[in-house]
Formats: sequence, C-alpha cells, structure tokens
Amino acid sequence: MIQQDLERIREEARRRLSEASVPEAVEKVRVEILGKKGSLTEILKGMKDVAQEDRPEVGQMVNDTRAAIEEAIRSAQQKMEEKLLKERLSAETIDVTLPGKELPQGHLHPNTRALNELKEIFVGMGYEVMEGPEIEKDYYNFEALNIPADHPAKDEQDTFYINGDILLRTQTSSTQIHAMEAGRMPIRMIAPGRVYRSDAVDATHSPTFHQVEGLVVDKGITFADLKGTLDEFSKALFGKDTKTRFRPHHFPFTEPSAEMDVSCFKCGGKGCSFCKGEGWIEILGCGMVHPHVLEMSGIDPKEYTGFAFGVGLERIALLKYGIDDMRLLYENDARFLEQF
Ligand code: 2NL
Repeated sequence: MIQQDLERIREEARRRLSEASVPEAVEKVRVEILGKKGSLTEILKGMKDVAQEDRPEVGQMVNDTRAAIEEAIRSAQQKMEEKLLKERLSAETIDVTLPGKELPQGHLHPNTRALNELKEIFVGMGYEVMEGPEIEKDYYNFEALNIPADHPAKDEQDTFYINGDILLRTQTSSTQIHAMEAGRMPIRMIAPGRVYRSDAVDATHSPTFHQVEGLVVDKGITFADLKGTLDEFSKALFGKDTKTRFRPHHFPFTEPSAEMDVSCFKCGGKGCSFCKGEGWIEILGCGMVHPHVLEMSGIDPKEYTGFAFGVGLERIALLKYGIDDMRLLYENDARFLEQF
C-alpha cells in the first residue's frame, strides 16, 4: 500500500515539476508534498500503523522518496534560475551596431585659433611668448614708448584711466618695455594680450580687443631683418605665394616706421571684392625701435638695434576665417562659434 502511495507521490512530483515554468510553481510542489501538511508528511504520520518489523524498510523507502523529490526540486529550481538569467541577459544585450549618440563638442574661438597660429609661427622662428599686466603705469604704456604727454592717444577720450597715472594698457608694448628693462640680450619675443581703448562698438571697433606685438633686439639688427621676418610670417599665415609690401608710416616708438600689406589671398593680388579692388590687405604696423626707446629702457642704441611690430588679433581672425563683423567675435553665440 505505502509503496504504491510513495510511487504515486514521486510520479506526481516529477510531472508537476516538469510542467512548472515559474519559481512559485516549484515552491507549491515543495509545500504540498514535503511541507508540514504535505502528502509525503502524511504518509510518515501513517507509519504508526505499519508493523514493527516492516518499519525500517518502509522508513528507508520514505526517506529515499523524500531525497529524490528534494533533489528534483533543487534541479527544477536551478533550471529555472538559469532560464531567468538567460532571459535577463538577452533582454539587456547591448546592440553594438546601433548608431551612437552625438555629444555636443566644444570649439576653439576664432581668436584662440588665430593666436595659436601666430604663436606657432613665431615660436618656430625662436621667439619667446611673454605676457604682462593689463593694468599699467602711464610710463610703460606711453612715456617709455616715446609717446609725448600731449599726444592725442593719451586723451581720456581714447584711454581708460583708473586713477592718476594708472591705466588699462592700450597696447601690449608695455610687456616688451619690461623685457628690455630686464636686459637679457638678445630679445626675440612676442607679447600677445588684451588691450583697451575707449572706442564705440561697431563692425571694426571694440573697447577691448587683442594685440600681438613682436620685438627683436640684438647687435646688428636691420630693416632687412624686419622685412625678411615679416615676409616669412605672412607666407606662413596666408600661404607661400603671399607677397608683402611696406609703406612708410609714422609711429613715435619706431624710426623708420612702416605699415605692411599682404597680397590679397582671395584673388592673389588681381583685385576683388574682398580686397576692395586693391589687391593688397593691410596687416600690421612695424618699424625699427626708436633709439630713444632703447635708451630709456637701459639699452645702448650704439651697441644694439631692434625692430618691432604690432598686429590686431581680431583683424587676423576676421580676415583668415572670412568673418565680416568683429561683434560676432564677442557675442559667443554657439551657432556662430561652432562653424570654426
Ligand atoms: C600699430 C602697430 C606697432 C610697435 C607696435 C613697439 C614696441 C616697442 C618698441 C617699439 Cl617695445 N615698437 N611696437 C612698433 C610698431 C608698430 O603697432 O598699428 N600700432 C598702433
């Protein structure tokens, strides 16, 4: 009798476990067969009716059945866990063939790009890059540069004064005066930086802009060195076919002084709308450092000579990247900036 019941319970467990598809179904089988009120437990309770001499054998059969069912439950649970894991893994699989999400990318400002290019050209020629303060003494901004007290540039209309003889520098020349005073010869430097002038904003003016000045001081420096250097610079910046021309000019801090034009890099010099039919584009001012300027900074003009130049960074950025309004450089509109 008991043997048949055990056989039936075992068969029932096998069938139900093979049909189970969720962990709850397996647990139900365990409770209903092995639990406190389970069918196998009930049979164990019936042991008291079994004859004394049959008990060890029947007991062994019950234990074997219990062990077999426990093992079947364990294996069903394991199979189910494996199946669930497989399902989860396939649901979470990353499709590596999907196109990626594009992240917004930063862009260098046209001024920064132009400055990097200028720096690279002059560093390549052995120049040092030096920076100095934007707040300066009148002496370093004007007097040491041979700009007389009554010069119109010193007018409050043109220069931002902080108080008395303290002002916002109007050129980066002051940084070069500091270098000359330091007296380590020879000097081959560029001084890039922000400058200030009391100008109203329009397409070509701003009260603050950037300048890159250059200075070379050594024994035997001539105007030919100036021309050769700036011609080389122009070819590096605007292309190897670029030509340069120097027109006489006047600056208080250089003698002789000149303005340099480059052949139009759009039309090659024939004349077009970009160069307004001229064939030439004005780029910078330059000249041989005035002997008095050298002397004031403690350099003997009989022993040393030098050349200097100054170029507006924004002007280079506008020309190089074909931008027609300086205000675009200061508005930081991402739609504009991301074109460069
Ligand atoms: C321009 C062009 C220029 C200089 C700047 C300079 C600096 C020292 C001595 C002599 Cl320390 N000169 N700088 C020279 C020529 C031109 O700038 O258009 N300025 C208004």
